[in-house]
Amino acid sequence: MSVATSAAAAFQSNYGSDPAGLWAAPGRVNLIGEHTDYNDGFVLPFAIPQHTVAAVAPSTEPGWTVCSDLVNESVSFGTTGPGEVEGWAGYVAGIVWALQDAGFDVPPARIALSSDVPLGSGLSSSAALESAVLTALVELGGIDLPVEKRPGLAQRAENVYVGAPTGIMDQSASIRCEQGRALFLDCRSLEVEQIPFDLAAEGLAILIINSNAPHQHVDGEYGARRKSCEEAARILGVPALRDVAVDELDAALARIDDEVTRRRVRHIVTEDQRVLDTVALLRAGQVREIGPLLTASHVSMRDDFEITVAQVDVAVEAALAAGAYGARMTGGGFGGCVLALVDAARADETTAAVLRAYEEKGFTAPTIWPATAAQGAQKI
Ligand code: GAF
Repeated sequence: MSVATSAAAAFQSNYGSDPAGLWAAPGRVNLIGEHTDYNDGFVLPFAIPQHTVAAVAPSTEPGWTVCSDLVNESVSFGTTGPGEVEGWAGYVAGIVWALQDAGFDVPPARIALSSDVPLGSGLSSSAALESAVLTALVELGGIDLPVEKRPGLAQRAENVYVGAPTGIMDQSASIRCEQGRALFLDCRSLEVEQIPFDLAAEGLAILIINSNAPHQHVDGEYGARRKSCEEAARILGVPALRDVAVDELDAALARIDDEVTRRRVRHIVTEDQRVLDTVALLRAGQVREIGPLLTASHVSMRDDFEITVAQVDVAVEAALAAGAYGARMTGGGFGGCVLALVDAARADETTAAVLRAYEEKGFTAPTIWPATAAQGAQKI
């Protein structure tokens, strides 16, 4: 059963009627630019075909009811404040709150959710959920909120209502990505450029390797990285680390006493430059050539930002040893997924090599599949 059919069926069985419409929003893979978003820097995600579908209808009763076929539970709430609805339904209540807080009238609604975005794998299942619900409520309620303003509102729901100090990349990817393109986003100006990203035309593929090591960025590590970056920007007297150019890096590092903070800064400053270099290569049609940048990004996350775990390092090493052009962890880190850029003809060989490496290490088997760049949030 497709996700859309499941969401419609969940709506019918919970509420005894048909939804007014179905809205889908995808998860994402970030090609490059990790932890740069909350440093006002650059990111380059693309949407994946896995998505969350919200089946929604306006309600004559006040308030909102939401159910999900993943948890077999339905939650009702009225107007709430940050944190009042907990767990998965908090993401939905957070969107309602953020819309109301921005001064909009949110239509009372019944919502049923279904999703095939793997949970807790660094593929932005929470942004997919937020973006599907936000798009549905905005369109159903005739709310005048331009597409470019929606990611910031969904981010506020996550930061303030749910309490996760994430940046703006995931919601931007889920809402603004276009099929066959990667989204080059300047996280300060919020300007985007849709970069053509047709791997098949080049005989290439990107494999997503889900390490199946649990990923959790609401915990302290993500927040600690963010704090270090903000502290470093304060020491350097700049609004954000985006304002340190790569050729000023050595001088900037010389002004920071703490060795760990120096490494965090080096990751962010070099990662921003790698995004710019990747975009330049893609614009020039040199797709294979981005491989070394992807791998350098991984090394930087492993050694300087210290957000990788053994499972993702092994996946990267095995993919590279099997001939991948480049490979890196994608997403917030501490588990989650790796992406590997490979010749399409060698995808099976790479997959087998990674599976073998995991087996040798005694790790839980990874899940591996080829990624394509899908469409952002839309009514389906
Ligand atoms: C998580 C966050 F939600 C994003 O905002 C981003 O910081 C990412 O980690 C790391 O690049 O997905």
